[in-house]
Amino acid sequence: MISDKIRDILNEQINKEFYSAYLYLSMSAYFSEIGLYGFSHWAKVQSKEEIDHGMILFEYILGRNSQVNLGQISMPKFDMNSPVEVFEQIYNHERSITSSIDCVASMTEGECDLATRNFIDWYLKEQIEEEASVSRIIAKLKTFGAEKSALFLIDRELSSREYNLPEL
Ligand code: OFO
Repeated sequence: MISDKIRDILNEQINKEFYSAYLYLSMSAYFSEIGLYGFSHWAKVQSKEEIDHGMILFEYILGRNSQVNLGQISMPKFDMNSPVEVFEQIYNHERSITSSIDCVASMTEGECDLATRNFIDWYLKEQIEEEASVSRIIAKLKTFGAEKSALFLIDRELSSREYNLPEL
C-alpha cells in the first residue's frame, strides 16, 4: 500500500503524461499539415510513449492496492511558428516534466517509500534521454534548418524513429 500523498502525486503524474501524449499528438497534426511527415511521425511515436508512461503509473498504483483517479486532460497548447520553435517548446515542456518527476522522487523519500522511489528511477532516466534527444534535434534545426534541403533531410531522419515498448 502507498500513502495518500504518494497516491495523489502519482495520479497527478498520470494526468501530466496523458497531457504530454495529447500535446505530441497535436504537434504531429501540425507537422503533417505543413508537409513535414517525418516530424509528424516522430511526434506520433512520442505520443505513444507518453501513453506508456501514463499506463506504467496506472498499473503501479493498482499493483500497490491503491486507487487510480483519472482527472480531466487540458487542451494542448503550443505556438505553431516554425519547427525549431515547436521543438523549443517541447524542450521546455520536458524540463517541466523532469521537475515534476523530481518532486515525486523527493516526496517518496520524505514518506520513506523506497519501493516507489525505486520505481520512479526509470522515469528520472527516461527524462534525461528525452531532454537529450530533443536538444540534439534543436541543435540540428538551428544549424541547418533554415535551408529547405537540410530540413528535408532532417525530416527524413525523423521518419525513421521506431516505437518500442518501454523496458523497465
Ligand atoms: Fe513522459 O516523458 Fe515526456 O513528457
